[in-house]
Amino acid sequence: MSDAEMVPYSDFFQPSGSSEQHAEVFFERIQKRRSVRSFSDRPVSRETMEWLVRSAGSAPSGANRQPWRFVCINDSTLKQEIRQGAEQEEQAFYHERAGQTWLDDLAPLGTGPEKPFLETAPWLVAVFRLSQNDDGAAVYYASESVGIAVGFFLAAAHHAGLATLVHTPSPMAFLGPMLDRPETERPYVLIPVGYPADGCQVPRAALERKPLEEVMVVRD
Ligand code: IYR
Repeated sequence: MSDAEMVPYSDFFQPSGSSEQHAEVFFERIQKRRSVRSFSDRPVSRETMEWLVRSAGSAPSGANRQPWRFVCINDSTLKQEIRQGAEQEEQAFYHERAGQTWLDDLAPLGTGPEKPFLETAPWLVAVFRLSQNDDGAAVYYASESVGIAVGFFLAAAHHAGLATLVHTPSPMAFLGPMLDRPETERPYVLIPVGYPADGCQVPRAALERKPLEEVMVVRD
């Protein structure tokens, strides 16, 4: 017999109305999310960021070890340094590292080595994956866990009317020392958070989604 202490799940979310209706409402909202690369400098409060990180931190994780850190950066000098670090990697990526296939695959998105949004967006959130917890305790399925937490974060930001981008300057090793993170924390993604710039445009190609029939296999 397990000696785990159990408590009633008394606050299970039960919206009034059908599951079909609510599933569709969520879809209608989440499908409006776009990855944005052109941010306004309109501020976002620290309180907002705290709610977003709380949402992210409520994600499920292996053995509930919560192997993540969300470093939220609003300081303009630090943002400038991060932009410089990222652009250095991106120059190498676009001009040396990426193969032609990868570059061709990115062409419809219109991306390039310049990342001005890393300075314009009011917040940059550097997400780190922990290889052990602060007390030395083991973590499990850390990549999966952090990925789920990032998904929660993106959905929470969208729900709050904020735009995000999952940015992965590669490699991101410069982020650890720049943000004074210990060796046990590995950069996972960098997420600018803010409002879209006036007249913000998004690539048409990014609107295309695989049809449900291709994504979903039903065995009933
Ligand atoms: N990290 C580069 C390249 C890039 C790679 C993928 I995969 C993308 O979906 C988008 C961009 C950049 O951020 O430009």
